[in-house]
Amino acid sequence: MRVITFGTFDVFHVGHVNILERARAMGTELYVGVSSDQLNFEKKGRYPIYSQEDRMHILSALTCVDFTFIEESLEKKAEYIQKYQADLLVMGDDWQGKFDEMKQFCEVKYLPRTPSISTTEIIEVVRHT
Ligand code: C2G
Repeated sequence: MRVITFGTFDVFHVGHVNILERARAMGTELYVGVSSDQLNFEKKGRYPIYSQEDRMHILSALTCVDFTFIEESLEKKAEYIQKYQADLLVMGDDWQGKFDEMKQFCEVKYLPRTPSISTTEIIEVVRHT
């Protein structure tokens, strides 16, 4: 059972590792699509703190991650799911319902986010320290 998930995973934190470990536990392999620097700029209006190469490097080093690739566009999800023959798409529930069209290609599940931690909050805390 191959699980796939997507995200930026910038300034890697415990909320990220929690969702990756939970996603991995739902199958036998975990593939992670890492949003490109350009996609992040398009989504959030700023470039990530860490480059896409460094974010991929961190994710690849985790025991719960089997394979990483760059996600170039949100619209390419169907293509990636089919290319990598994923059986299950897992996303955090901030994306609840957003990827339901993928149910024609694989199972789709949304997991609850870890409360009280986000990259945006970390950036704010560091900025004001
Ligand atoms: N996450 C979480 N708990 C947190 C913070 C993040 O469970 N406290 C999860 C998010 O729900 C997401 C994953 O960690 O599933 C990665 O989060 P982001 O890096 O913020 O991902 P995002 O920029 O939303 O990119 O194609 C979809 C996008 O690439 C997702």
